[in-house]
Amino acid sequence: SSTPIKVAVTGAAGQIGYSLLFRIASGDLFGPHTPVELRLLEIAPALPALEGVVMELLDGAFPLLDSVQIGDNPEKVFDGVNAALLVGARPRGPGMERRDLLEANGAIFSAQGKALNNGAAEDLRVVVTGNPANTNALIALSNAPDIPASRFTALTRLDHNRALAQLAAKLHCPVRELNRMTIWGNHSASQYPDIFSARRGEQSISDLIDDQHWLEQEFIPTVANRGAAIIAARGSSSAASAASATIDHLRDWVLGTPNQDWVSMAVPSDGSYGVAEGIVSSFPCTAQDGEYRIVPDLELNDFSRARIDASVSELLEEREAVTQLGFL
Ligand code: NAX
Repeated sequence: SSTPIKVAVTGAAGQIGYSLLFRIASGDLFGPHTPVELRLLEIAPALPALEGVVMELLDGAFPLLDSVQIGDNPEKVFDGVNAALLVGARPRGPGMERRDLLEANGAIFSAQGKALNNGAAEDLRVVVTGNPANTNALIALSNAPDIPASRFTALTRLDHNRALAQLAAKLHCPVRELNRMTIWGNHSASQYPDIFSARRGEQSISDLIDDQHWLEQEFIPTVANRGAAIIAARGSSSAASAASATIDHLRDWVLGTPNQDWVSMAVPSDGSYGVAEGIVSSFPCTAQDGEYRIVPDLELNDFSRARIDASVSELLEEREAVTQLGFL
């Protein structure tokens, strides 16, 4: 359609923002026929830097970019938005405990949840990239009682894409031949990348790779620790790949997933697969007509069951911590 979509991006002056904004402006999110209006949120000290990014965005002369607004007030920036990409978050500083991190981000994501509740468009869709992403999404949705909880999701697509990349390398095949990869649980080191439903074409991966040592000692730790490996190599955390995954997540939710395949999204649990109802946990999901659905009826072996339960119990601990802090 030619009606512009209003897209909010938070943390827009950050590393991920620097890649993400240009991908959105060039049409990678909603396709080559849909204009976008960007609404960029930052904290006040980062607004001058953000003005520089806006200058570059304008200099891109993107035909699909109708307008760019910036600000540090979520109520104003989120007014009327159809999509919100919540990327900005408080990083863990020196000496900061996990509780301090949850507290700092709880304040950010409860305020942003309220602002979305007050002013976002009826069809709002939210993806939280800023860490701790799953629990930040839970806090935002809990502070937005008038918006269906299902509209709040968190990013595990980067983990999903990393898992596909590792599997493609192992099989010496292009990523496009692989399908039905799943990330379960939290976007953290406890995540479980599950290859037991995955396929190359129509061939089961378990028939192609029967190597529990590789699975446990190489594949899973490589995927789970990929962020740290990138920091070690690049000197800063993954940014372009995180931006690309954020685009993939929202684009597939809105425009649909391919037939015979699915994606990984952290979504509010409906109790599927024994995952406690209400927590934001990663599942295999398909999407059609702008609605996602958790893939039903997959069989889980004991290995998968134990890994999923471990990641889910970490999410339950995070929920308990932010409940005690008063954010839910
Ligand atoms: P940067 O530190 O480069 O940028 C973050 C930006 O957010 C900063 O410009 C900061 O001023 C802004 N910000 C902080 N508080 C804000 C608030 N209350 N409102 C608006 N803006 C605010 O980090 P970057 O590398 O861009 O990463 C952003 C977030 O993504 C981090 O939380 C990071 O941990 C998380 N990541 C999540 C990933 C995922 O797969 N879910 C992977 C990549 C990334 O590590």
